Amino acid sequence: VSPRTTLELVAGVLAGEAPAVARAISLLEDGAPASRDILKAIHKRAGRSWIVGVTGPPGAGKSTLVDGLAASYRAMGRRVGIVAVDPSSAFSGGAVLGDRIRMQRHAGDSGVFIRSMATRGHFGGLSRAASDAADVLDAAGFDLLLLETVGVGQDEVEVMRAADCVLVVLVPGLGDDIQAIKAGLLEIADLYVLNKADREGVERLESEIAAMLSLGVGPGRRTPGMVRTIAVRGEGLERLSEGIERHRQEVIASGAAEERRRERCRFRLVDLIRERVLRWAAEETGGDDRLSAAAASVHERRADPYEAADAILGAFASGKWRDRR
Ligand SMILES: Nc1nc2c(ncn2[C@@H]2O[C@H](COP(=O)(O)OP(=O)(O)O)[C@@H](O)[C@H]2O)c(=O)[nH]1
Ligand SMILES: [Mg+2]
Repeated sequence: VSPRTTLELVAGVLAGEAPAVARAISLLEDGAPASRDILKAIHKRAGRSWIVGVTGPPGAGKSTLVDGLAASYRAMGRRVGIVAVDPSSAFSGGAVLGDRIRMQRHAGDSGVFIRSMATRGHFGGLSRAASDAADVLDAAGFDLLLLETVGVGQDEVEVMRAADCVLVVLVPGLGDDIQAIKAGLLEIADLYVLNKADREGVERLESEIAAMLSLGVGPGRRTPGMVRTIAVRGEGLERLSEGIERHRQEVIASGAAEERRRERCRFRLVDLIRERVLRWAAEETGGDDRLSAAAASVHERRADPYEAADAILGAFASGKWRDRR
């Protein structure tokens, strides 16, 4: 992309044009050479949208909920951006197919923009790509962003750090393995959505969550609310958007929202530094071959892991930085 087209692209994004938005997100996702200039121009113009993260186990109904929420926010005249991050779908293809179907439903409505991200870089970068996409949509004037991700792995959960409000979607009757997921998601939930409330066991799920919450949510944290929904029928969506709105007003008034955004920038920096150091170590010093060779030397006990890491990090490890350690 030449400087001129980068300028045009940014102008298109700021004007809220879907093709420019799509292209900018792709360039940022790929880390294309133009991405620096794009983000530089866009970052200054972002910061106005409210970002709602939606996470939970696969099949909990996140996409159905996001769809329903998008429709209700559209009815209120809001412009809605949707980013669905699902690395597992790169293998199954299922979620992406579903996302394509819902894209068709909103086709022709310039007030909705939907983007799926199924890829994961070698060096993480999932939450980086999601944050960059959120900046683009924000600068493009989408005032409500819905960020959907499967809450299974650390990388996926980290995506939720970009959100102003996190909805954790749970369903009745998932059995014991849900306990672990719930524990991991407990710390990040601002609002619990008990979806598939048409199913048996929703009362039990509700009392389980209430019992967990009664143990306390940590100092300075607001106790998350709970909302029952039946996403397939659109039931409970009104109460859910009321809950999102109430949370928004409270955290803005208390200053917690601003504090969270400041913290978010910190995570975003750490994320970026980590990704770039890893990329630098692997690429600028000879790529994967060198990494494989180093791994072999550790395996064969010719080198210990610390010295092998030092060897790869080279100048980085041997400089002043290391002496001060
Ligand atoms: N019975 C019931 N099924 C639902 C409900 N919400 C979603 N589903 C279904 O659950 C399946 C998974 O939904 P999806 O939104 O793709 O889940 P995701 O993987 O969390 O994004 C789909 O077949 C939905 O139609 C609900 O409230 N009740
Ligand atoms: Mg989904």
